[in-house]
Amino acid sequence: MKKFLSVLLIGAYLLSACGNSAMSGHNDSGEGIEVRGVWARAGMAGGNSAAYMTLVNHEAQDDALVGVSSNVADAVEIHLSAMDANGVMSMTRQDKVIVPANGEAELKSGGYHVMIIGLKQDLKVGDHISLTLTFEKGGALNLTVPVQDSADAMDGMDMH
Ligand SMILES: [Cu+2]
Repeated sequence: MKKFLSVLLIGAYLLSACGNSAMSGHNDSGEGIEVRGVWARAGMAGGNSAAYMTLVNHEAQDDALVGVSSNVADAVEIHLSAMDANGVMSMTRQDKVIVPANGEAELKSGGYHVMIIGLKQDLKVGDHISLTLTFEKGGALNLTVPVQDSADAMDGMDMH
C-alpha cells in the first residue's frame, strides 16, 4: 500500500512539473492581463461612481475578473447593466467577468462595469483613485485610475 502511494505521488509530481513548464512558456511570451483605457466617472462624496476599461488576456487560457476593491468608497462591485423588455435599464451584481484566452472583455457604459458605491470623497476630473482588480488566474493588479467627465456613462447615476 505504501509503495502504491509513492508511485501515485511521483505521478502527480511529474504532471505538475509538466504543467508548470507549459505555464512559464506562456508567461515568457505574454504579459498575463493587460488593462487598457481605464477611467472612473466623476462623482460627489456620498454618491456613486463607476470605472470602465478593456481587459486584454495575453494568455492561452481563459481568465476572469473576480474581485474589485478601492479605498475611496464603502463598496465596490462588478455590475452588469442591461435593458429589460420595457426599455428600462437596470444593473445586477455579477460574480465575474470572463476574459477569454487571447481575447478581451470590455467594461463600458451600459454593459459590465466596476460599480463604486458610497464615495468617501468627491471624485473630480483630474483626480486619480486606486483600484485593485483580482483575477482568477492572474492574481491581483493595482491600478491608478484617472477620473474623467461622465456625460455618456450613466450606470447607477440614479440608483443605489
Ligand atoms: Cu452598477
